[in-house]
Amino acid sequence: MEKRTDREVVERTGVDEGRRRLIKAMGLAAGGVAASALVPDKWVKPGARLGTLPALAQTSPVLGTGDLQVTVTWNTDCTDIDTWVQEPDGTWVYYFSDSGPTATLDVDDTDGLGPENIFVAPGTAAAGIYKVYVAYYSWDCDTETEPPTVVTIRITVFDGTPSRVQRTFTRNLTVADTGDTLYEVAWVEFPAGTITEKSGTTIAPASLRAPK
Ligand SMILES: [Ca+2]
Repeated sequence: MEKRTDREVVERTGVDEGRRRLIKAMGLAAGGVAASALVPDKWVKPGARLGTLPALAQTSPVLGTGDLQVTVTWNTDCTDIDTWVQEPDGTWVYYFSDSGPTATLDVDDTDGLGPENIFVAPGTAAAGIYKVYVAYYSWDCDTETEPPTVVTIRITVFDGTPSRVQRTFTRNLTVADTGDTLYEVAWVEFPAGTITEKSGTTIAPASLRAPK
């Protein structure tokens, strides 16, 4: 397939992919996102500094867990899928705001294939419903259009306890729209930790969307 230059991509879509990614990176920096240091690039890309680490540590970032853990992976490379969780008090936790009253985005993968992770520490979940979504932020491949990607969402409650429950869902995402469209995955209600699958889409609140 003929490769497009950046200029051709800009002319075709009206959006500079590099600028889009820069905007997101700047937003992360401006937000003081400590988790940026945990972005798994340094783990998944081979490098001399990883030579002395165990094989598992080279490919698997440490993921927070506890009352709730939402871990997201996807099957296309150079693709940025995002995980969004709305806490019971209404606070959104996602790439621009990586921590709420109880939930934390500790790993945000921006170029595939995950994992990305949001968790609530043991014994700290608020009563009410945590709403779990995924979104398709961008792609950065030399392809005519963004590839459809199959997203796997693994939700675990009460990890490390006898009450542990884990369920896995998939969503097919086809349009990269800087994450404006939120694909519903599940509601998780505490204190019971009940996981209820949800389907459908909603549009992210305007104040939370990436600048265009
Ligand atoms: Ca992401």
